[in-house]
Amino acid sequence: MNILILTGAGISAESGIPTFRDADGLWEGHAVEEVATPEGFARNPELVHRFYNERRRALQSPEIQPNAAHVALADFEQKHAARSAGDFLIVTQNIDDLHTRAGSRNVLHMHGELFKARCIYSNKLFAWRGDLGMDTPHPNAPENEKMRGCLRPHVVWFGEVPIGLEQIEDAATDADVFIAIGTSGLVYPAAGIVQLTKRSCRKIEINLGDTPASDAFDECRRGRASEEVPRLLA
Ligand code: BJW
Repeated sequence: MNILILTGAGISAESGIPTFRDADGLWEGHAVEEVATPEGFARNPELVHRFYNERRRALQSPEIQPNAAHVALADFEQKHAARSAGDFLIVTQNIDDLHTRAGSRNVLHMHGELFKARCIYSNKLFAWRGDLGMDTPHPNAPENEKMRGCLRPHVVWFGEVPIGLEQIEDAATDADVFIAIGTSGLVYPAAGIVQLTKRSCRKIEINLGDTPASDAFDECRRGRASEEVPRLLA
């Protein structure tokens, strides 16, 4: 049985990471669209770096840990693999590393990863755990430090093409079970993955409430991810 999981900000909310579209979707009075677009970055890179630096710092604080939903998915993946029961893939829109920290192996970060930075010229990726800014030297910069301000967060902003779309499409068409957890169903192409699954695929949505995508699912389980995911996978 091939299982495809799609996760969104709601799965990490109970770990203490705020979702995007609660609290009016604002950060320091800025709309998500302002700090998460290439245009926003071109206009005010320091503001955008501050937004991501703050999130990097928060994610490294000891209070932020995987919750019962992340752990249940990792445990289930291990059992599924031990039984050679088919494919299991988590496609996450989250840029945090909580799935990996919980022990999940097959995780595709379709909107990027907070702990990676990317060279704006070469697109080369670098592991990054500190702050980023216009005064950050490029990791490969020569001694004279000419290459400052060349790194951007390795995240997918509005208008940019998400990562791994071909693999996601293949996983969706092959899936026998598709479970969407804690995502608002507003942001495409993630919100359209459910439409790529075959008719016989069992489609389950776990969320606190209804979303614009709910009608496409066979089962809608309403409640917290930390309770509903372990219950479903038990
Ligand atoms: C719980 C819970 C608990 C809470 N338990 N549940 C019209 C105009 C302009 C653009 C477009 C347009 N129409 C379509 C577009 C395209 C655009 C788009 O979709 N815009 C819409 C907003 C309209 N999409 C794009 O631009 C994408 N790229 C693209 O389309 O490229 C073109 C292309 C595609 C394919 C092939 C070729 C070309 C890129 C989208 C990038 C999104 N980037 C961000 C930022 C990433 C970096 C970062 O994290 O900072 O991704 S925006 C933000 O939204 C982030 C998230 O991953 C994403 C989704 O949010 P998510 O995860 O759903 O969170 P929330 O907060 O919205 O919802 C949380 C949910 O959890 C809620 O439902 C709660 O109820 C629930 N919840 N607690 C269970 N405890």
